[in-house]
Amino acid sequence: MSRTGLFLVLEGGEGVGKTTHALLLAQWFASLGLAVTRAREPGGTRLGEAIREVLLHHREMEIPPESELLLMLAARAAFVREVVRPALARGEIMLADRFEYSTFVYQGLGRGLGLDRARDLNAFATGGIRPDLVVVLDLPPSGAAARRRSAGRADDRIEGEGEAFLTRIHAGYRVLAEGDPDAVVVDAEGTPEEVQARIRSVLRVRFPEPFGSTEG
Ligand code: Z5A
Repeated sequence: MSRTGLFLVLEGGEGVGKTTHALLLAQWFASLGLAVTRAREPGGTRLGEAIREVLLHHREMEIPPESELLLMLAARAAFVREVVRPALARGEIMLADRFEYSTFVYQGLGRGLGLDRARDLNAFATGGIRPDLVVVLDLPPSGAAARRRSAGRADDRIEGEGEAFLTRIHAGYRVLAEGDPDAVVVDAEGTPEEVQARIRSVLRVRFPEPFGSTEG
C-alpha cells in the first residue's frame, strides 16, 4: 500500500484534552472538505477494544509490566494494519488519540521497562510507520486531574498509579518531544478554544498544504 495521507497523533497525560481536540480537529478537517479517520489507542479495532477492556477495566487482574507492554503492542499491530495504513492509502488524514509515544512514556519510562526496548518492540508492531506529527498537549498532572474530577471521571487501572508515576509521564512526554523534529509541545492551559487555536496554528505552519491558507 502506498503512503499518501497525513498521520497526526495527539498525545499527553490523561485529562489534558486529547479527546476534545481530536473531535474539534476532525470537525475542522471535515469543514475544509478533507477526509479524516479518527481513532483512539488502545482500541480502534475489535482486537484493540478487547485488549483495552482487559488493560484498563480489570483492576482485580495482575498484569505484569511486560504483559502490559506486549498487550499495548498487540493492539497497535492490529490498529496499524486495519486502520492506519488503509486510511493513509486512501489519502485521508489519520488522526489518532495516542500512539507510540504513549508506549514509550507509560511502559518505557513510567513502568521502567526502558525506552530502547519499548522503541524496538514498537517498531516490530508498527512495521516502522511513524506519525507525520505528534502534538503533545502539555498540562501539569494536577491541572489534568482537576479537569477529570470536574467531569466526574473515575480512574482506570493505569490512572490509579499515583502522583510520582504521573509526574514521570508528564516529564517523559516533554523530553521525548524536545528531541523529535516530528513532535511539538502545545500548551494545554486555557479554554478549549484557545488550545484548539494553538494546535491549528501549528498545523498551518507545519503543513502549508493543505492548511496554510485556512482560517478558523
Ligand atoms: N496507554 C499506555 O499505557 N500505553 C500505550 O501504548 C497506550 C495507552 C496507547 C488510555 O486511556 C490509557 O492507556 C492511558 C494510557 C494508557 N491511561 N492512563 N492513565 P484513555 O484513552 O481512557 O484515556 P486518556 O487518554 O487518559 O484520556 P482521557 O482521560 O479521556 O482524557 P483526554 O482525552 O486527554 O481529555 P478530554 O476527555 O478531552 O478532557 C477531559 C475533561 O476536561 C473533559 O471533561 C473535557 O470537557 C475537559 N476539558 C478539555 N479541555 C479543556 C479545557 N481546555 N479547559 C477545561 N476543561 C477542558
